[in-house]
Amino acid sequence: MTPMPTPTGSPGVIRRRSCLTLAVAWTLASQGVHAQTRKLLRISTPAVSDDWHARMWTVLKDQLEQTAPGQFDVQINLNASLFKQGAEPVAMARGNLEMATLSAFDIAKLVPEFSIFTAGYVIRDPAHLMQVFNGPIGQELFKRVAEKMDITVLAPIYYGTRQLNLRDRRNVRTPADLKSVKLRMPGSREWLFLGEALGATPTPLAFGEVYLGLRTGTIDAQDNPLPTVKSAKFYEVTQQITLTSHLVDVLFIGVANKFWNHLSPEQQARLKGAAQSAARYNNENRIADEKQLVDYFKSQGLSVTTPDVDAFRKSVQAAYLNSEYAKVWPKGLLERINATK
Ligand code: KDO
Repeated sequence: MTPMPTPTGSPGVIRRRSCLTLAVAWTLASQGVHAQTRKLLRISTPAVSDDWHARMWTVLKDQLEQTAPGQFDVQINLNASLFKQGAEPVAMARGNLEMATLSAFDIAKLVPEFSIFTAGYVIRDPAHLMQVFNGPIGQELFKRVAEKMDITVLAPIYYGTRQLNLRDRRNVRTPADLKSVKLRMPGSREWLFLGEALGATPTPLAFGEVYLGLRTGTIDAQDNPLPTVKSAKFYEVTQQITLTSHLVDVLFIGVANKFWNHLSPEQQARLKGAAQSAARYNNENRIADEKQLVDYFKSQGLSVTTPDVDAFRKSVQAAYLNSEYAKVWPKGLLERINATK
């Protein structure tokens, strides 16, 4: 029987073409498999791009690319562009978000004993903060976070020491001098309580709206660590910084267990290692920055004043100890934190 002529020419050409087709199909298929096995790792943060706890995510991403090449698809979403500030834990529980930095304030909503870290003048300095969270206290509390929030804490980070930042110059010596000052705080009752304990009139506002609030005068003041006053440019719309040092603040790099539990032990180790490098990068830069920023703000025309910090400490500590928050602090926890060196 005569073979049917084909429009494509000789049998040799056909063989070469099918080899090529096979090769292309193979490449596409393997890329498909590759894309499927890359684990989507979405990160959401309200941080602005210049802040250290925003930049640290790039450290995490780069390290993962080196230690687990092609295994993770890390997507960093800054400026609360994916989830609004404070909404991250719910998004993580629902499987819509894999990683975020959580504040003690976010955690305290579900693990009430965490409110001890929302109280002013409990943690003394960055070194104390790291001793507390990298030791047995941290271990016990992170277990509670995993149980109650389905989130694994990979590393605590130092967010900085919160200071008052006022729109207009004002003599601030003691909490009484903040009477009627509209102090912006993030919008949860734990934050508002801190503002009240400082003697001010707390006004809830999302981080992304603070710059405009200060510029237009809907708020009189805000509180944040100095590196954030710089990176979010609050110094452009304020005239004074008062060094109350009322909260040595911590954030926790957390990962949703819905995601974490589906990683291999090796992937978990790589991700944890990358989170720890990111934390180190943040901590070192932030601590260095805090040492030199007072001079920077002065050079920008701001007054930087030191109040009677003891008066603030006494008044804030009393407010917490007499509050409903202290009632749920596990017996002896405050003493253990105080005794941690
Ligand atoms: C803020 O809104 O003042 C705050 O400092 C609260 C922190 O817990 C954290 O959410 C932080 O904002 C953001 O990461 C922006 O820097």
